[in-house]
Amino acid sequence: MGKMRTQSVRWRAVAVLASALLVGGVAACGNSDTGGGGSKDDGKITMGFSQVGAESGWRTANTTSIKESATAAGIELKFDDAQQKQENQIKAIRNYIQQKVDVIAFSPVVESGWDTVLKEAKDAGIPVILTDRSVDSADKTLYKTFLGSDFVKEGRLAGEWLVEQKKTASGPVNIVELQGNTGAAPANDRKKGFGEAIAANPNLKIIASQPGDFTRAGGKQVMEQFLKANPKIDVLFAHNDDMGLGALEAITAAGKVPGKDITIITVDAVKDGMQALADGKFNFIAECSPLLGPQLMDLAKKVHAGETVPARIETEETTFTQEQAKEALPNRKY
Ligand code: GYE
Repeated sequence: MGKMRTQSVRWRAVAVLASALLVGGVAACGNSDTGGGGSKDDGKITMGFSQVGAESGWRTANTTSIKESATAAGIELKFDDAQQKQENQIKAIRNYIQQKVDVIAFSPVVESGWDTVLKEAKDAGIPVILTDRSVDSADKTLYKTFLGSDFVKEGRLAGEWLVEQKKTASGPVNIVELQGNTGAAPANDRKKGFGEAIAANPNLKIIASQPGDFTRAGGKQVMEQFLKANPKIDVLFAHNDDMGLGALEAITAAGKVPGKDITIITVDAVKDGMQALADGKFNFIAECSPLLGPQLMDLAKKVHAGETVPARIETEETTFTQEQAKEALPNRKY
C-alpha cells in the first residue's frame, strides 16, 4: 500500500513535469513563430516607441539616441510623437498591440492613468519597458523595467548646492520655481527633492511655483508673470534648461542681470544650457542624461529573449558649476 502510494506520487510528479515541458514547448514555439508576439517571422525584433513630444533640447537628443541605437542594434523601430498628450500615447500603444510588435517602450508624459492600457499589453503578451519617466501603477508586473534618472536626486542636488551658496544669508532668500508639465514624474520628483534639500535653511523660501511645461515659451511666459508679481526674486529653480533659457529673456527684458541679480539653477545640461552656464547666465545645472538609446535596445533584446532584467536601471549623472561647464562644453554631445 505504502509502496503504491509512493509510486503514484512519483507518476503524478512525472506527469506534471511533462505537461509543464509541453506548455513550455508550445509557448517557446509560439514565441519563435511570431517573434514573441511580432507580426513577421524574420527574426528581427520590432519595437513600438511612444515619445512624449519634442518639447525640449533634452527630448530631441533622447529621440535621436533612440532612433540611432535602434538602427545600430538591428531593431525595427515604430516611433510615435504624442505631442505631450496622454491620449495620443494610449492610442499609439493600442496600435502597437494591434500590430503585435515584440516590445513596447514609452516615456509616459504623466505618472497616472496607465493601468488599463498596460494591462492590455500584458494580456497580449507584449513586454513593456518604461523609458526616462515612470508610472505610479501599484501593479509592478505591468512593465518589465524602468530605465531612467533619479529625478528626486537631481532636485536634491540642485537644492543642496543652493543651501551651500546661501549659508551666510542673514535674511530671506526668495525663490521662484518653474515646474515641468503637471503630473510628470520629473516635475513631481524634482520639486520634492529640491524642497526637501532647501528645508535645511528656513531663510530659503519658494515664493511662487508654476508649470512652464518644460518649454522655452512656457518658461518665458511664466517668468514674466513671476517678475511682475514679485519685486524681489533672488533665485530661479527651473526643472529644465529650456524653461531657464526662456526665463533669461524675461529677466533681461525686466532690466535684471541673469546669473547675478537672480541666481539660476536648472536640470538637464544640454548644450544650450551648458553654454548659458559657461557664459555666467546660469549658476548651476544638475545633469540628466537623454542618451538612453543603447541601454534601451539592450534591454529590449533581453526581455524579448525571456531573460529577467533588473526592475530599475538608473542613469549615471553629475552636476556642473560655471567653471565645470566651460571645461565640459567642447566635448558635449547633445
Ligand atoms: O528633463 C526635460 C524634458 O523626462 C527627463 O523631459 C525628462 C525631462 C527633461 O522635457 O527637458
